[in-house]
Amino acid sequence: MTKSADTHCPYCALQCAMTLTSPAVLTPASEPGSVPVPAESVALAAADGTLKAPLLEVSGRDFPTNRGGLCRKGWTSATLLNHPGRVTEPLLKGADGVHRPIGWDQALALVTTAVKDTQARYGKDAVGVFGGGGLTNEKAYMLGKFARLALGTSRIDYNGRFCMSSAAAAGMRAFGLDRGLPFPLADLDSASTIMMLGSNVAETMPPFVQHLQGARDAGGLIVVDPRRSATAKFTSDGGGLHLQPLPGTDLTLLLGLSHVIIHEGLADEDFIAARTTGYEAVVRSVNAFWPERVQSLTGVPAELIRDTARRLADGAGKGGSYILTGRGVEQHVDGTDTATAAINLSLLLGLPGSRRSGYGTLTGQGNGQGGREHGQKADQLPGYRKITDPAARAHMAGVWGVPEETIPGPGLPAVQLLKSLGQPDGVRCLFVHASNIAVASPDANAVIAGLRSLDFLVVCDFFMSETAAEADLILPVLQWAEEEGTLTNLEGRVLRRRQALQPPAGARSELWIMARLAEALEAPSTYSEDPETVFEELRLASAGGHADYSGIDYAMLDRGEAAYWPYPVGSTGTPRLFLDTFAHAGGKAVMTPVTPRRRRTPAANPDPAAKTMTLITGRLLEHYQSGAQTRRVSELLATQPEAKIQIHPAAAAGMGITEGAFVSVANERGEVLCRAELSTAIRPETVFLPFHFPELESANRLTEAATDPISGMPEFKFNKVWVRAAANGLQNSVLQTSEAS
Ligand SMILES: Nc1nc2c(c(=O)[nH]1)N[C@H]1C(S)=C(S)[C@@H](COP(=O)(O)OP(=O)(O)OC[C@H]3O[C@@H](n4cnc5c(=O)[nH]c(N)nc54)[C@H](O)[C@@H]3O)O[C@H]1N2
Ligand SMILES: Nc1nc2c(c(=O)[nH]1)N[C@H]1C(S)=C(S)[C@@H](COP(=O)(O)OP(=O)(O)OC[C@H]3O[C@@H](n4cnc5c(=O)[nH]c(N)nc54)[C@H](O)[C@@H]3O)O[C@H]1N2
Ligand SMILES: [Mo]
Repeated sequence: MTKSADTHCPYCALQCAMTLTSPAVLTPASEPGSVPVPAESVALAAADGTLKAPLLEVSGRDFPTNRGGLCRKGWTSATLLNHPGRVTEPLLKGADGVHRPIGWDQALALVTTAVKDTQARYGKDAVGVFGGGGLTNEKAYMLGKFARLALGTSRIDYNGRFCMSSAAAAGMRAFGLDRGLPFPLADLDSASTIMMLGSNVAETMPPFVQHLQGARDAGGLIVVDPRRSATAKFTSDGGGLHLQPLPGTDLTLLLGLSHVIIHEGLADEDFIAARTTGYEAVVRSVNAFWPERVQSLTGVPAELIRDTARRLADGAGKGGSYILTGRGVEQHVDGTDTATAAINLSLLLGLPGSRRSGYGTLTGQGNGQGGREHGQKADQLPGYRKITDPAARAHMAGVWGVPEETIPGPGLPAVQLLKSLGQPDGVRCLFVHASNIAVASPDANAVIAGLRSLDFLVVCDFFMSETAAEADLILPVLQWAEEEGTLTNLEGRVLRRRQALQPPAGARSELWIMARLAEALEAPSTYSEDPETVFEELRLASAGGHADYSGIDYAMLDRGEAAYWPYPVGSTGTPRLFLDTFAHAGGKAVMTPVTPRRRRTPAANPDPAAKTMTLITGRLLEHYQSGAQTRRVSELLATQPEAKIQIHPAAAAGMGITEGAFVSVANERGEVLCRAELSTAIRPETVFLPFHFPELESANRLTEAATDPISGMPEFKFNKVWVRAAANGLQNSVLQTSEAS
């Protein structure tokens, strides 16, 4: 018998539709959480350890975002379901540092004891939770509830702080609402002009590129990236513009673009008057940023700045203009202000709220949108409510059936939470769900030291990630094809994830784990392990909030109905936001003047043989995030087996670095050793490293845990490093770095 399930890809926020087809018979579990399974669907590896053929066949499914297309990661995603390295039993670390299997009863008892002991000695907030934007809405919602009610801690935050926090803060500031794309993706198809700043969709969301084709054919694509990325190449090959600024100067560049719009009379004055506030202050703030001055600060020629501004204005009058931002401009200590400057530019042109123009940010993780709405953020309650708002607290107390005082106040944003690990007043027992913080966090050496200083670390994962390897206890959980739930894609559209396969016998759903622990901790309120029951509770919890899901249910999603939030009961959802009004009281968009701040002074380079350069970090097509999943897919690893530093040939020549030679990239926080990839695609004073690799190749050993004052976003995209050939130093460097870690 063939079983098939219509679902969506496990990886990014594009959430490409796919169908999974399985020869295995899907049998209902006899007892929820414990899952007896037909032998053929759990055999993880042949006796000789070789990998078996994937249990499921993946095919692309027609859907407005991907139109049947998938990228290499999607095509190969099923190989991880029966990967021989999968964790399928709870694993406890012994005194010798080796993880050994234990039973679930013992595992849950150990966690319960660790929580109780820690809180008895150090208080409730000594237990922390770190979540992830890959969790389904149901799991993200339950994690927030579990932390606040069952653990009674305020210390919960998640990896979306590394991802969407600056764009989210800018959206809240300008529009009063944060939904990554306030319009369906397919709206881009008919645009005349699309400007993308710090986004490389050709590698990070390959099926997205088809939505750029119309603007490309019209000669209207514009990419802003210090590298000639795959997206920049696609753009310039099609007659579009590639602006290649110095890293970290996008805010200045955006002020320059706004200057041209204002001073050449290209602003949409009717729109500004009717639908915005703050225009006068923005005019004053851009006065000092005329194109020639901006050229001297950013390296982008003044004529190119004028040309870009004119194309944006021209496109708005034709098929439409869109401005899109990605992590390249947001992952900076001024990321909120930079995203604000992009929004101001779009407001000057009257793009947001227009039927065929707009501003958007490209949400990254599979449930990066839903994951930032339902309460795993330190300052948030479900429905995108503020935890400090008395009305929000009263509403949630009602839904949960607890006294309002039971709900803790705001916690610490991710970077501060991680800095507190093992500290006297900090977190001493940590739960990690769906993040590989040992690889993905800024200043990763310090984070690893923090993890090692904990009294107890519990990691829920299905692989021995670098973070799981540090754990006292690893709890094996379900993969995407083994669970039911919902995710919200980059358009704010809620989608169904469907089960196609029974999980390995020893794995458990996170909802089941939280329900059992809540019971053991004698927590108030209820903790269902059934995703649909949890979604029904989430509907009530979100009702009346910004991200209102109350009118959405599984049945309509199963019928394929499009569900864009806000979707209050009795409505038909909101594919396009802001057409008539913005979400601020008074209905107007708020323009906030922003200007560049002084950069931090970097530490002096102690190594006369090394050259100080600017490091930017980002992604490769083949690998996903910390690489915990994609480094385990043989086809992907074979194509990109290691981190390589991208460096301009002219810069490399001056340092005696040749193609493929080992390079040391260091600063006061750590050192990376990897091979050089010489490329004219990068600016000569800048180098690029992907962050998908661990240990000596881990880019985050170099990044600084400095954060944006508004969003808490760390500085992933602008760090100073000392670069030199490592030919002779390799041996020494390796020893030094492994000692340091
Ligand atoms: N293959 C793959 N796809 C993914 C992911 C993945 O890990 N791998 N992750 C998903 C997630 S969670 C996210 S958030 C998205 C991220 O998707 P993107 O935002 O597209 O990804 P990045 O590679 O981090 O950054 C994009 C570009 O920003 C540029 N950049 C760096 N510094 C600057 C700067 O100062 N200014 C400007 N203008 N540009 C700069 C980089 O050169 C890079 O080409 O991708 C999603 N899709
Ligand atoms: N230098 C640098 N660092 C960066 C970035 C950058 O551009 N440069 N980008 C940042 C961004 S945008 C992001 S989003 C982060 C992401 O980085 P991470 O937070 O590390 O994300 P992943 O690598 O996806 O880690 C997810 C982990 O959870 C597991 N997992 C997957 N699904 C589930 C699930 O449903 N439940 C549980 N319990 N586990 C699951 C996976 O096996 C994996 O080990 O990295 C950030 N770090
Ligand atoms: Mo992300």
